[in-house]
Amino acid sequence: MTPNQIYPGAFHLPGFLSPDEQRFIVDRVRQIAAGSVGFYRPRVRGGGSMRCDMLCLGRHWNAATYTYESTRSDYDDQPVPEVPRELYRLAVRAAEMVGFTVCPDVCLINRYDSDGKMGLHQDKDEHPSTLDAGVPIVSLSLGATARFVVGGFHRRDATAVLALRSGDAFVMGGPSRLRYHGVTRVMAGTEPSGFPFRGRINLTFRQYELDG
Ligand code: MD3
Ligand code: FE
Repeated sequence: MTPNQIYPGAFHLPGFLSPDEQRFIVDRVRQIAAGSVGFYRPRVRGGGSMRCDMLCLGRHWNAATYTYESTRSDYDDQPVPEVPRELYRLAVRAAEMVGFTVCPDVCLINRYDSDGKMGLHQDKDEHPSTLDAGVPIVSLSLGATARFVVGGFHRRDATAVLALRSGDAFVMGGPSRLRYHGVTRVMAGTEPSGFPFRGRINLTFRQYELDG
């Protein structure tokens, strides 16, 4: 498993997760989603909906206000569960493989079906202390392959296109922390054989603040 540097601070780790680890994460996500906080379809400012379902751990990201909260105030007011220790450790391991240190206290889980997308955006709602320090976001992909695009620091900058496959990690920190990125499509039928669900799940691990 060789990390592939896309930009300074931006690394693709193809095949980071073993098949066993992938099954473990899927089981864990299903277990969480069957509890008091299930997946839901976030509504954004202006009345539309996102093109994936979400479930937040550690802190809730409100898609209408672009702020983090302790309860799901835009949906069902439920408090959010902590990030499970085993998932935390996987994210730390991915970051360390490419030279970053992180304490990811937040995990946003996105679930896409084959029509799923995520428009080009920056992840900049975390506390300025971690954004300024370039503390990385770690992404883990499961299930169907996504066409992922990552660009510059302005929406119109040129983008690189990558496939994110089941088991891949992507680490985005240092000078790349605020790059624009998105998911332009999810390829139907590309789940690994025998995979326990259809579509794609992505987990992004974030550190909300430096001394939280
Ligand atoms: C590049 N998720 O949840 S993960 C998101 O596949 C998000 O579900 C996408 O963008 C997904 O916000 C992409 C890879 C990723 C995550 C964070 C980044 C790429 C990033 C932060 C900065 C730049
Ligand atoms: Fe993002």
